[in-house]
Amino acid sequence: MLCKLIGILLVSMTPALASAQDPTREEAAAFIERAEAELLEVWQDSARASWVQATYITEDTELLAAKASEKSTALAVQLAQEAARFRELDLPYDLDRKLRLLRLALTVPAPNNPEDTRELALIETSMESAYGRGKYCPDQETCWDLQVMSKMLVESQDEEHLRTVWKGWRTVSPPMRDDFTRYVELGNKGARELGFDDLGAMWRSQYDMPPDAFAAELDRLWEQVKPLYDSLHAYVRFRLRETYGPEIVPADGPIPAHLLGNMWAQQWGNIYPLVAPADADPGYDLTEQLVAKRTDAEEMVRYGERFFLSLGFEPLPETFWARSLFVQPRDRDVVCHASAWSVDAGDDLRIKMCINITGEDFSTIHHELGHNFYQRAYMDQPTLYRGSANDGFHEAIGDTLALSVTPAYLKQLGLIEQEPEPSKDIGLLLHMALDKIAFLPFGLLVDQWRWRVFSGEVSSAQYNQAWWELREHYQGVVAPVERSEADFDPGAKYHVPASVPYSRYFLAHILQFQFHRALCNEVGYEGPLNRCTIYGSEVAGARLNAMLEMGLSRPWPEALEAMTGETEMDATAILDYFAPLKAWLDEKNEGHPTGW
Ligand code: X8Z
Ligand code: ZN
Repeated sequence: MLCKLIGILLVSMTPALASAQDPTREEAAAFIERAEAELLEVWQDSARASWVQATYITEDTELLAAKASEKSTALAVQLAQEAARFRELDLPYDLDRKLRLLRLALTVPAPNNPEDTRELALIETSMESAYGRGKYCPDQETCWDLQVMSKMLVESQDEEHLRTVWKGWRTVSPPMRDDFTRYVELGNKGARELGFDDLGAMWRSQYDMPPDAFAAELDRLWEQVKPLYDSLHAYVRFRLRETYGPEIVPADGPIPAHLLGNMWAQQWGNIYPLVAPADADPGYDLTEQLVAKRTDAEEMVRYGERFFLSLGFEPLPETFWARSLFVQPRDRDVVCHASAWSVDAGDDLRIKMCINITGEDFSTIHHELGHNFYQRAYMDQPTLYRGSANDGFHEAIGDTLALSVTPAYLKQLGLIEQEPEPSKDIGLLLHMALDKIAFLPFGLLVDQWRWRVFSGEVSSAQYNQAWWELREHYQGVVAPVERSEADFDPGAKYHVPASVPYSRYFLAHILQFQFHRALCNEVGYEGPLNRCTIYGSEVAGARLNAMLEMGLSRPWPEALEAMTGETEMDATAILDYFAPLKAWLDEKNEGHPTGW
């Protein structure tokens, strides 16, 4: 499943393979072959248990999922430790790579003993369920879930109500705090047994480069885009000041986090109407158009599928339509956070998403389908290569297609009647920047926080304070109400209780523009990048597929090269895309402070 990668595992080792003496190349090959053959079946059990748990949260499904996870983790850890035996051998490329991948296969390795493995599995499952079930009850008759509260943050401009909702959702996470502390201890112990400094170092080791080089790479990319973020932040702050007044929004300080139209202030596209340019609004709203056309959840997904088909991909299997969850059930708790699954590591593809009929979810559907089409493209690879080039690639594919949802494309679909003229591009770019540029510092800081926690630099007594220091430092946002260590605000963001690494989304936001630029070049497009659509281009589809079908078989720079001809992640594409907006923002910001 993507977002949450389930560990790769193997049923018990045969005595011959576990023997301690003089391993040979042949033994290594037999070990991997057997691993790959047996892994699949046990992985499927675990994925099925997780699917049922995530789409039907009860004590029973939680326990069943925990048991499956316990079993798979125990075996994956055992396997990773076994793989170390062969590391000194001079091996052919694929054997060597697969042995390395085995060591990195788990997101959170348990220590190699049954008690710790069981405890970790129970904690992980219970934190994710607690998040999925989370509700805030302002009075005895009313309870709000995250879906309801997220909508309130979009629709209301009553500052006090926004504050209530923002604070309300954060009552869900303090009960997770002790579990999370224990999870950090156990995950670190497991990572150290595999030879990593701590779990953060293990997460940073997934990128075909040393962990420190990866951290430096993120810093490099962030420095490239930070001036653009600063300009956007300054503009949004002074426009919000006009709406909410100087008592609420400071002239030169951080922006209160409840005013940005999103529970975590991570994407700001929902406040576009509040900050839209008077003279350059594109004149349509995708949400309104979808509602006016009476689009239902399945039809939203069909739009996404048709985009992939137009590039030459095969239709999704019938089972996708029969087994996916598109609509939030009324009669039970589910984990609404969107995810895409390949339950059998093959063609049993599904998405799980509580779809709302909005432009935002229209994009998210493309995001999820990007995972499914990637999973399908690499399903003929050996089991250990069924993954993306790096996790940022997996997160970037669907978003790349969504960048092609241009006015020309929407007109072709009949969703708008006419394309706005070029003078309206500032409105389109601003809307896009509110989602994509605003996201960048958030995409960085979630793991900056976890890395500090895993390394011990931040202790459990400092969780919340460290979180808000990073929020202020990177994003320039502050909590709208007093916070303390009685709170556990990181736990109110899905990926923390669900244990999904987050740097991948930062990478994806850089990569998707790089992919978009490369594919637009491929189809011979020469105009502004924000008006380029690759819809209908089998040439672009073939380029994309060349990368997707490689899976995890080669280091990511080679996969990147297969599609873009480039071997480095590069923020110049996102800067090119938004260059006209940057000039416009800087003009509008004259006389207003920048920074916080
Ligand atoms: O979690 C997701 C996807 C599933 S992998 C819906 N995203 C991040 C988030 O929601 O925080 C996509 C953008 C960032
Ligand atoms: Zn995703």
